[in-house]
Amino acid sequence: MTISRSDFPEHFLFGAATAAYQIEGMASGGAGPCHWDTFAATPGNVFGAHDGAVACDHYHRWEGDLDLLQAAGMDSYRFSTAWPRILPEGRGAVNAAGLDFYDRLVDGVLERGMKPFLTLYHWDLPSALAGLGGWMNRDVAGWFTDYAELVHARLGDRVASTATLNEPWCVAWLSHFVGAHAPGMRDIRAAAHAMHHVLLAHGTAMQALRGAGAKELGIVLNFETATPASDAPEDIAAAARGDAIYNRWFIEAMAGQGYPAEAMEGLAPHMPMGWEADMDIIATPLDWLGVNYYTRANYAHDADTPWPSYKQVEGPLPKTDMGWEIRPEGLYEILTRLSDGPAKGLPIYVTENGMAGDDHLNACAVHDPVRIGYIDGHLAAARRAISDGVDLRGFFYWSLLDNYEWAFGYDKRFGLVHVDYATQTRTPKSSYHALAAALAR
Ligand code: IFM
Repeated sequence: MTISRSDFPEHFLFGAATAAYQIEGMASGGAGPCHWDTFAATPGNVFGAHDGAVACDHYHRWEGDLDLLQAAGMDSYRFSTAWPRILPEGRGAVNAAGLDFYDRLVDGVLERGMKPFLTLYHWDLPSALAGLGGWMNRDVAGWFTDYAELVHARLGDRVASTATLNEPWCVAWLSHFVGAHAPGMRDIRAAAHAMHHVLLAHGTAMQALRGAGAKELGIVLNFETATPASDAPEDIAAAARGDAIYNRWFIEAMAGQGYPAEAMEGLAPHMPMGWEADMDIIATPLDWLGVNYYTRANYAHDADTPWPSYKQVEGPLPKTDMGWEIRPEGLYEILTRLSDGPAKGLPIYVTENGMAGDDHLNACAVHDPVRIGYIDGHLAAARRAISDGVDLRGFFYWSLLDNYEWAFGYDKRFGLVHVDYATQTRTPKSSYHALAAALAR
Protein backbone atom coordinates (compact mmCIF):
# COMPACT_ATOMS: atom_id res chain seq x y z
CA MET A 1 0.00 0.00 0.00
CA THR A 2 1.50 3.36 -0.99
CA ILE A 3 -0.96 5.44 1.06
CA SER A 4 -1.06 5.77 4.80
CA ARG A 5 -3.02 7.60 7.47
CA SER A 6 -0.49 10.45 7.49
CA ASP A 7 -1.52 11.36 3.93
CA PHE A 8 -4.94 12.40 5.23
CA PRO A 9 -6.12 15.26 7.46
CA GLU A 10 -5.69 14.68 11.17
CA HIS A 11 -9.32 13.95 12.01
CA PHE A 12 -10.09 11.91 8.90
CA LEU A 13 -11.93 8.72 9.90
CA PHE A 14 -11.07 5.28 8.58
CA GLY A 15 -13.53 2.50 9.09
CA ALA A 16 -15.25 -0.54 7.67
CA ALA A 17 -18.93 -1.08 6.94
CA THR A 18 -21.43 -3.92 7.25
CA ALA A 19 -25.21 -4.32 7.13
CA ALA A 20 -27.48 -6.23 9.47
CA TYR A 21 -29.13 -8.72 7.09
CA GLN A 22 -25.80 -9.50 5.46
CA ILE A 23 -23.99 -10.55 8.64
CA GLU A 24 -26.16 -10.97 11.73
CA GLY A 25 -28.09 -14.18 11.20
CA MET A 26 -31.76 -13.24 11.25
CA ALA A 27 -32.93 -16.59 12.63
CA SER A 28 -31.51 -15.60 16.01
CA GLY A 29 -32.85 -13.22 18.61
CA GLY A 30 -36.56 -12.97 17.79
CA ALA A 31 -36.34 -11.04 14.50
CA GLY A 32 -39.36 -11.15 12.22
CA PRO A 33 -39.22 -12.14 8.54
CA CYS A 34 -38.28 -9.64 5.86
CA HIS A 35 -38.81 -9.47 2.11
CA TRP A 36 -35.33 -10.89 1.43
CA ASP A 37 -36.35 -14.14 3.14
CA THR A 38 -39.22 -14.71 0.73
CA PHE A 39 -37.33 -13.34 -2.28
CA ALA A 40 -34.53 -15.84 -1.58
CA ALA A 41 -37.07 -18.64 -1.11
CA THR A 42 -38.41 -18.06 -4.63
CA PRO A 43 -36.61 -20.11 -7.32
CA GLY A 44 -34.21 -18.21 -9.55
CA ASN A 45 -33.80 -15.08 -7.46
CA VAL A 46 -30.70 -15.74 -5.35
CA PHE A 47 -27.62 -17.85 -6.01
CA GLY A 48 -28.15 -21.20 -4.28
CA ALA A 49 -31.37 -19.82 -2.73
CA HIS A 50 -29.09 -18.54 0.05
CA ASP A 51 -30.67 -16.34 2.70
CA GLY A 52 -29.66 -14.37 5.79
CA ALA A 53 -30.85 -16.88 8.42
CA VAL A 54 -27.32 -17.55 9.71
CA ALA A 55 -25.01 -15.35 7.60
CA CYS A 56 -21.84 -14.62 9.64
CA ASP A 57 -23.61 -15.30 12.93
CA HIS A 58 -22.55 -11.82 13.98
CA TYR A 59 -25.50 -11.77 16.39
CA HIS A 60 -23.48 -14.11 18.60
CA ARG A 61 -19.96 -13.19 17.46
CA TRP A 62 -20.17 -9.39 17.44
CA GLU A 63 -17.55 -8.91 20.15
CA GLY A 64 -14.88 -10.77 18.21
CA ASP A 65 -15.86 -8.88 15.05
CA LEU A 66 -15.49 -5.53 16.82
CA ASP A 67 -12.10 -6.71 18.11
CA LEU A 68 -11.05 -7.24 14.50
CA LEU A 69 -11.99 -3.66 13.64
CA GLN A 70 -10.12 -2.31 16.64
CA ALA A 71 -7.02 -4.41 15.93
CA ALA A 72 -6.92 -2.99 12.39
CA GLY A 73 -6.72 0.52 13.82
CA MET A 74 -10.15 1.58 12.58
CA ASP A 75 -11.58 4.83 13.91
CA SER A 76 -15.19 4.04 13.17
CA TYR A 77 -17.66 1.30 12.34
CA ARG A 78 -20.61 1.66 9.99
CA PHE A 79 -23.40 -0.83 10.72
CA SER A 80 -27.15 -0.99 10.27
CA THR A 81 -30.02 -1.87 12.55
CA ALA A 82 -32.44 -4.44 11.19
CA TRP A 83 -35.99 -3.13 11.12
CA PRO A 84 -37.52 -6.63 11.56
CA ARG A 85 -35.21 -7.40 14.50
CA ILE A 86 -36.57 -4.35 16.34
CA LEU A 87 -40.15 -4.47 15.05
CA PRO A 88 -40.86 -8.04 13.88
CA GLU A 89 -44.14 -6.95 12.27
CA GLY A 90 -42.65 -3.69 11.00
CA ARG A 91 -44.72 -1.63 13.46
CA GLY A 92 -46.44 -2.21 16.78
CA ALA A 93 -44.85 -4.66 19.22
CA VAL A 94 -41.14 -4.13 19.91
CA ASN A 95 -38.70 -7.03 20.22
CA ALA A 96 -36.84 -5.86 23.33
CA ALA A 97 -33.99 -8.33 22.68
CA GLY A 98 -33.41 -6.64 19.34
CA LEU A 99 -32.99 -3.17 20.80
CA ASP A 100 -30.84 -4.63 23.60
CA PHE A 101 -28.55 -6.21 20.99
CA TYR A 102 -27.88 -2.87 19.28
CA ASP A 103 -27.48 -1.19 22.65
CA ARG A 104 -24.67 -3.64 23.52
CA LEU A 105 -23.19 -3.28 20.04
CA VAL A 106 -22.99 0.52 20.23
CA ASP A 107 -21.44 0.33 23.70
CA GLY A 108 -18.98 -2.24 22.37
CA VAL A 109 -17.94 0.07 19.52
CA LEU A 110 -17.43 2.95 21.96
CA GLU A 111 -15.53 0.80 24.47
CA ARG A 112 -13.08 -0.04 21.70
CA GLY A 113 -12.48 3.65 21.03
CA MET A 114 -14.40 3.79 17.73
CA LYS A 115 -17.25 5.96 16.50
CA PRO A 116 -20.56 4.21 15.72
CA PHE A 117 -22.02 5.21 12.32
CA LEU A 118 -25.61 3.98 12.24
CA THR A 119 -27.67 3.27 9.12
CA LEU A 120 -31.37 2.80 9.83
CA TYR A 121 -32.39 0.94 6.68
CA HIS A 122 -30.19 -1.39 4.69
CA TRP A 123 -32.86 -3.25 2.73
CA ASP A 124 -34.50 -5.55 5.30
CA LEU A 125 -38.14 -4.47 4.90
CA PRO A 126 -40.34 -6.43 7.32
CA SER A 127 -42.55 -8.91 5.47
CA ALA A 128 -45.71 -7.57 7.10
CA LEU A 129 -45.06 -4.18 5.48
CA ALA A 130 -44.00 -5.74 2.19
CA GLY A 131 -47.42 -7.37 2.22
CA LEU A 132 -48.98 -3.91 2.35
CA GLY A 133 -47.06 -2.79 -0.72
CA GLY A 134 -43.79 -1.80 0.96
CA TRP A 135 -42.01 1.04 -0.80
CA MET A 136 -44.87 1.34 -3.31
CA ASN A 137 -47.24 2.42 -0.52
CA ARG A 138 -47.04 6.05 0.58
CA ASP A 139 -47.65 4.94 4.19
CA VAL A 140 -44.10 3.57 4.24
CA ALA A 141 -42.94 7.10 5.11
CA GLY A 142 -44.84 6.97 8.41
CA TRP A 143 -43.87 3.37 9.18
CA PHE A 144 -40.20 4.16 8.58
CA THR A 145 -40.33 7.35 10.61
CA ASP A 146 -41.87 5.57 13.61
CA TYR A 147 -39.11 2.95 13.43
CA ALA A 148 -36.41 5.64 13.08
CA GLU A 149 -37.70 7.47 16.16
CA LEU A 150 -37.70 4.25 18.15
CA VAL A 151 -34.09 3.50 17.27
CA HIS A 152 -33.04 7.08 17.94
CA ALA A 153 -34.68 7.02 21.37
CA ARG A 154 -32.51 4.05 22.34
CA LEU A 155 -29.21 4.69 20.52
CA GLY A 156 -29.26 8.36 19.63
CA ASP A 157 -27.34 9.46 22.72
CA ARG A 158 -24.28 7.41 21.66
CA VAL A 159 -24.07 7.16 17.87
CA ALA A 160 -21.72 9.56 16.09
CA SER A 161 -23.92 9.81 13.03
CA THR A 162 -27.16 8.46 11.61
CA ALA A 163 -27.98 7.71 7.97
CA THR A 164 -31.63 7.24 7.16
CA LEU A 165 -31.23 4.85 4.23
CA ASN A 166 -28.59 2.98 2.32
CA GLU A 167 -28.60 3.31 -1.48
CA PRO A 168 -32.17 4.34 -2.29
CA TRP A 169 -31.48 3.56 -5.99
CA CYS A 170 -31.24 -0.10 -5.00
CA VAL A 171 -34.29 0.16 -2.72
CA ALA A 172 -36.38 1.65 -5.53
CA TRP A 173 -34.99 1.06 -9.04
CA LEU A 174 -33.01 -2.16 -8.73
CA SER A 175 -35.84 -3.72 -6.72
CA HIS A 176 -38.94 -2.42 -8.57
CA PHE A 177 -37.77 -1.81 -12.15
CA VAL A 178 -34.83 -4.17 -12.73
CA GLY A 179 -36.28 -6.79 -10.38
CA ALA A 180 -32.86 -8.00 -9.21
CA HIS A 181 -33.49 -7.30 -5.52
CA ALA A 182 -36.43 -7.92 -3.22
CA PRO A 183 -39.33 -7.60 -3.85
CA GLY A 184 -38.35 -8.42 -7.44
CA MET A 185 -40.83 -6.11 -9.16
CA ARG A 186 -40.38 -5.19 -12.83
CA ASP A 187 -42.90 -2.45 -13.32
CA ILE A 188 -42.37 1.21 -14.18
CA ARG A 189 -45.29 2.46 -12.08
CA ALA A 190 -44.06 0.51 -9.06
CA ALA A 191 -40.58 1.93 -9.67
CA ALA A 192 -41.79 5.53 -9.95
CA HIS A 193 -43.74 5.19 -6.71
CA ALA A 194 -40.79 3.63 -4.88
CA MET A 195 -38.37 6.26 -6.27
CA HIS A 196 -40.52 8.95 -4.69
CA HIS A 197 -41.62 7.22 -1.49
CA VAL A 198 -38.08 6.29 -0.51
CA LEU A 199 -37.20 9.98 -0.56
CA LEU A 200 -40.40 10.95 1.22
CA ALA A 201 -39.57 8.43 3.97
CA HIS A 202 -36.08 9.90 4.21
CA GLY A 203 -37.38 13.47 4.50
CA THR A 204 -40.11 12.61 6.99
CA ALA A 205 -37.66 10.71 9.18
CA MET A 206 -35.11 13.55 8.95
CA GLN A 207 -37.68 16.01 10.25
CA ALA A 208 -38.80 13.74 13.08
CA LEU A 209 -35.25 12.93 14.16
CA ARG A 210 -34.25 16.59 14.07
CA GLY A 211 -37.31 17.37 16.18
CA ALA A 212 -36.09 14.73 18.66
CA GLY A 213 -32.72 16.47 18.89
CA ALA A 214 -30.66 14.19 16.62
CA LYS A 215 -27.42 15.58 15.21
CA GLU A 216 -25.24 14.44 12.30
CA LEU A 217 -28.08 13.21 10.11
CA GLY A 218 -27.40 12.10 6.56
CA ILE A 219 -28.09 9.53 3.87
CA VAL A 220 -25.94 7.07 1.93
CA LEU A 221 -26.26 7.18 -1.88
CA ASN A 222 -24.53 5.11 -4.53
CA PHE A 223 -22.85 6.70 -7.54
CA GLU A 224 -21.21 5.38 -10.72
CA THR A 225 -19.66 7.53 -13.42
CA ALA A 226 -22.03 7.13 -16.38
CA THR A 227 -19.99 6.84 -19.59
CA PRO A 228 -21.43 6.62 -23.11
CA ALA A 229 -20.30 3.43 -24.87
CA SER A 230 -19.40 5.48 -27.96
CA ASP A 231 -19.43 9.04 -29.28
CA ALA A 232 -22.76 8.42 -31.03
CA PRO A 233 -25.37 10.99 -29.93
CA GLU A 234 -27.81 8.17 -29.03
CA ASP A 235 -25.26 6.62 -26.65
CA ILE A 236 -24.51 10.00 -25.11
CA ALA A 237 -28.24 10.51 -24.53
CA ALA A 238 -28.55 6.98 -23.09
CA ALA A 239 -25.74 7.76 -20.62
CA ALA A 240 -27.52 11.00 -19.65
CA ARG A 241 -30.69 9.01 -18.86
CA GLY A 242 -28.70 6.48 -16.84
CA ASP A 243 -26.93 9.29 -15.02
CA ALA A 244 -30.22 11.01 -14.19
CA ILE A 245 -31.81 7.85 -12.76
CA TYR A 246 -28.76 6.59 -10.89
CA ASN A 247 -26.66 9.61 -9.91
CA ARG A 248 -28.91 12.67 -9.98
CA TRP A 249 -32.44 11.70 -8.90
CA PHE A 250 -31.85 11.46 -5.16
CA ILE A 251 -29.21 14.09 -4.46
CA GLU A 252 -30.79 16.76 -6.66
CA ALA A 253 -34.20 16.26 -5.03
CA MET A 254 -32.61 16.54 -1.58
CA ALA A 255 -30.72 19.64 -2.71
CA GLY A 256 -34.05 21.27 -3.58
CA GLN A 257 -33.43 21.08 -7.33
CA GLY A 258 -36.36 18.77 -8.10
CA TYR A 259 -36.23 15.62 -10.20
CA PRO A 260 -34.02 15.62 -13.33
CA ALA A 261 -35.83 16.09 -16.65
CA GLU A 262 -34.02 13.14 -18.26
CA ALA A 263 -35.58 10.83 -15.65
CA MET A 264 -38.98 12.50 -15.54
CA GLU A 265 -39.37 12.09 -19.32
CA GLY A 266 -40.14 8.43 -18.58
CA LEU A 267 -41.34 8.48 -15.00
CA ALA A 268 -43.68 11.49 -14.91
CA PRO A 269 -46.80 9.62 -16.07
CA HIS A 270 -46.29 7.02 -13.36
CA MET A 271 -45.56 9.22 -10.35
CA PRO A 272 -47.82 9.06 -7.31
CA MET A 273 -50.58 11.65 -7.19
CA GLY A 274 -49.55 14.93 -5.60
CA TRP A 275 -45.84 14.12 -5.44
CA GLU A 276 -44.92 17.77 -6.03
CA ALA A 277 -46.19 18.75 -2.58
CA ASP A 278 -43.61 16.46 -0.93
CA MET A 279 -40.53 18.10 -2.42
CA ASP A 280 -39.97 20.49 0.49
CA ILE A 281 -39.94 17.63 2.99
CA ILE A 282 -37.52 15.73 0.76
CA ALA A 283 -35.24 18.78 0.69
CA THR A 284 -34.84 18.87 4.47
CA PRO A 285 -31.18 19.91 4.88
CA LEU A 286 -28.63 17.16 5.46
CA ASP A 287 -25.67 17.37 7.83
CA TRP A 288 -23.53 15.11 5.65
CA LEU A 289 -23.66 12.92 2.56
CA GLY A 290 -22.47 9.31 2.30
CA VAL A 291 -21.03 8.24 -1.06
CA ASN A 292 -20.80 4.58 -2.05
CA TYR A 293 -18.56 4.10 -5.06
CA TYR A 294 -17.51 0.85 -6.70
CA THR A 295 -17.30 1.16 -10.49
CA ARG A 296 -18.55 2.95 -13.58
CA ALA A 297 -21.37 2.15 -16.00
CA ASN A 298 -21.06 2.19 -19.82
CA TYR A 299 -24.39 2.96 -21.47
CA ALA A 300 -25.46 2.25 -25.05
CA HIS A 301 -28.77 3.16 -26.66
CA ASP A 302 -31.11 0.19 -27.00
CA ALA A 303 -33.78 0.86 -29.59
CA ASP A 304 -35.45 -2.50 -28.91
CA THR A 305 -36.61 -1.68 -25.39
CA PRO A 306 -39.04 0.93 -24.05
CA TRP A 307 -37.81 3.93 -22.07
CA PRO A 308 -35.16 4.33 -20.72
CA SER A 309 -33.97 2.43 -23.85
CA TYR A 310 -30.45 1.73 -22.72
CA LYS A 311 -28.31 -1.27 -22.01
CA GLN A 312 -25.05 -1.50 -20.14
CA VAL A 313 -22.09 -2.78 -22.10
CA GLU A 314 -18.92 -4.32 -20.79
CA GLY A 315 -15.96 -1.95 -20.55
CA PRO A 316 -12.30 -2.74 -21.23
CA LEU A 317 -10.84 -2.24 -17.74
CA PRO A 318 -9.79 -4.98 -15.30
CA LYS A 319 -12.79 -6.30 -13.35
CA THR A 320 -13.60 -7.54 -9.88
CA ASP A 321 -15.27 -10.86 -9.17
CA MET A 322 -18.61 -9.06 -9.64
CA GLY A 323 -17.57 -8.18 -13.21
CA TRP A 324 -17.31 -4.52 -12.17
CA GLU A 325 -14.60 -2.42 -13.80
CA ILE A 326 -11.91 -1.14 -11.45
CA ARG A 327 -11.67 2.60 -12.03
CA PRO A 328 -10.45 4.64 -9.03
CA GLU A 329 -10.48 7.94 -10.92
CA GLY A 330 -14.27 7.63 -10.98
CA LEU A 331 -14.27 8.20 -7.22
CA TYR A 332 -12.40 11.45 -7.74
CA GLU A 333 -14.86 12.44 -10.47
CA ILE A 334 -17.90 11.70 -8.32
CA LEU A 335 -16.55 13.46 -5.23
CA THR A 336 -15.58 16.64 -7.09
CA ARG A 337 -18.79 16.67 -9.10
CA LEU A 338 -20.90 16.41 -5.95
CA SER A 339 -18.86 18.91 -4.02
CA ASP A 340 -19.00 21.45 -6.85
CA GLY A 341 -22.69 20.72 -7.48
CA PRO A 342 -25.66 19.44 -5.47
CA ALA A 343 -23.62 18.58 -2.37
CA LYS A 344 -21.83 21.93 -2.24
CA GLY A 345 -20.99 22.80 1.35
CA LEU A 346 -21.80 19.34 2.73
CA PRO A 347 -19.24 17.19 4.52
CA ILE A 348 -18.89 13.93 2.59
CA TYR A 349 -17.91 10.44 3.72
CA VAL A 350 -17.03 7.57 1.40
CA THR A 351 -19.38 5.20 3.20
CA GLU A 352 -18.60 2.18 0.98
CA ASN A 353 -15.82 1.23 -1.39
CA GLY A 354 -14.46 -2.25 -1.92
CA MET A 355 -14.31 -5.24 -4.20
CA ALA A 356 -15.28 -8.88 -4.42
CA GLY A 357 -12.31 -11.12 -5.12
CA ASP A 358 -11.77 -14.75 -6.00
CA ASP A 359 -10.39 -15.29 -2.50
CA HIS A 360 -9.20 -18.66 -1.20
CA LEU A 361 -8.07 -19.82 2.18
CA ASN A 362 -4.69 -21.57 1.92
CA ALA A 363 -2.69 -22.61 4.97
CA CYS A 364 -4.73 -20.28 7.20
CA ALA A 365 -4.09 -17.23 4.99
CA VAL A 366 -5.84 -15.39 2.18
CA HIS A 367 -3.60 -13.67 -0.33
CA ASP A 368 -5.57 -10.84 -2.03
CA PRO A 369 -3.10 -8.42 -3.69
CA VAL A 370 -5.71 -7.12 -6.13
CA ARG A 371 -7.81 -5.86 -3.21
CA ILE A 372 -4.77 -4.13 -1.72
CA GLY A 373 -4.23 -2.33 -5.03
CA TYR A 374 -7.95 -1.50 -5.23
CA ILE A 375 -7.97 0.11 -1.79
CA ASP A 376 -4.72 1.93 -2.45
CA GLY A 377 -5.99 3.35 -5.75
CA HIS A 378 -9.26 4.54 -4.26
CA LEU A 379 -7.59 6.08 -1.23
CA ALA A 380 -5.27 7.94 -3.61
CA ALA A 381 -8.32 9.22 -5.50
CA ALA A 382 -9.93 10.30 -2.22
CA ARG A 383 -6.77 12.11 -1.18
CA ARG A 384 -6.63 13.90 -4.53
CA ALA A 385 -10.22 15.02 -4.09
CA ILE A 386 -9.36 16.45 -0.67
CA SER A 387 -6.39 18.35 -2.15
CA ASP A 388 -8.76 19.79 -4.72
CA GLY A 389 -11.10 21.12 -2.06
CA VAL A 390 -13.61 18.33 -1.35
CA ASP A 391 -14.67 18.30 2.31
CA LEU A 392 -14.15 14.56 2.65
CA ARG A 393 -14.22 13.43 6.27
CA GLY A 394 -13.84 9.65 6.17
CA PHE A 395 -13.52 6.41 4.21
CA PHE A 396 -15.23 3.10 5.04
CA TYR A 397 -14.15 -0.11 3.35
CA TRP A 398 -16.94 -2.46 2.26
CA SER A 399 -16.88 -4.81 4.00
CA LEU A 400 -15.30 -5.90 7.26
CA LEU A 401 -16.38 -9.51 6.64
CA ASP A 402 -17.25 -11.68 3.69
CA ASN A 403 -21.03 -11.74 3.86
CA TYR A 404 -24.39 -12.24 2.14
CA GLU A 405 -24.07 -10.46 -1.18
CA TRP A 406 -27.83 -10.28 -1.85
CA ALA A 407 -28.78 -11.98 -5.14
CA PHE A 408 -25.27 -13.50 -5.27
CA GLY A 409 -25.74 -15.17 -1.89
CA TYR A 410 -22.47 -16.16 -0.20
CA ASP A 411 -20.73 -16.63 -3.56
CA LYS A 412 -19.02 -13.22 -3.60
CA ARG A 413 -16.40 -12.18 -1.07
CA PHE A 414 -15.92 -8.47 -0.33
CA GLY A 415 -14.41 -8.81 3.14
CA LEU A 416 -11.13 -7.71 4.64
CA VAL A 417 -11.73 -10.81 6.73
CA HIS A 418 -12.49 -14.21 5.22
CA VAL A 419 -15.44 -16.10 6.70
CA ASP A 420 -15.63 -19.88 6.54
CA TYR A 421 -19.41 -20.27 6.67
CA ALA A 422 -19.23 -23.92 7.76
CA THR A 423 -17.27 -23.14 10.92
CA GLN A 424 -17.70 -19.34 11.19
CA THR A 425 -13.91 -19.05 11.44
CA ARG A 426 -12.65 -15.54 10.67
CA THR A 427 -9.30 -15.19 8.86
CA PRO A 428 -7.96 -11.70 8.20
CA LYS A 429 -6.83 -11.46 4.57
CA SER A 430 -3.57 -9.84 3.46
CA SER A 431 -5.60 -6.71 2.61
CA TYR A 432 -6.67 -6.49 6.27
CA HIS A 433 -3.02 -6.59 7.35
CA ALA A 434 -1.98 -4.07 4.67
CA LEU A 435 -4.73 -1.65 5.70
CA ALA A 436 -3.88 -2.09 9.37
CA ALA A 437 -0.23 -1.24 8.59
CA ALA A 438 -1.33 1.84 6.63
CA LEU A 439 -3.52 3.02 9.51
CA ALA A 440 -0.96 2.45 12.28
CA ARG A 441 -0.17 5.67 14.13
O1 IFM B 1 -23.10 -5.59 -0.43
C1 IFM B 1 -23.51 -4.37 -0.97
C2 IFM B 1 -24.06 -3.47 0.11
O2 IFM B 1 -25.10 -4.07 0.79
C3 IFM B 1 -24.56 -2.18 -0.48
N1 IFM B 1 -23.59 -1.57 -1.34
C4 IFM B 1 -22.92 -2.42 -2.31
C5 IFM B 1 -22.38 -3.66 -1.66
C6 IFM B 1 -21.67 -4.54 -2.70
O3 IFM B 1 -22.57 -4.91 -3.71
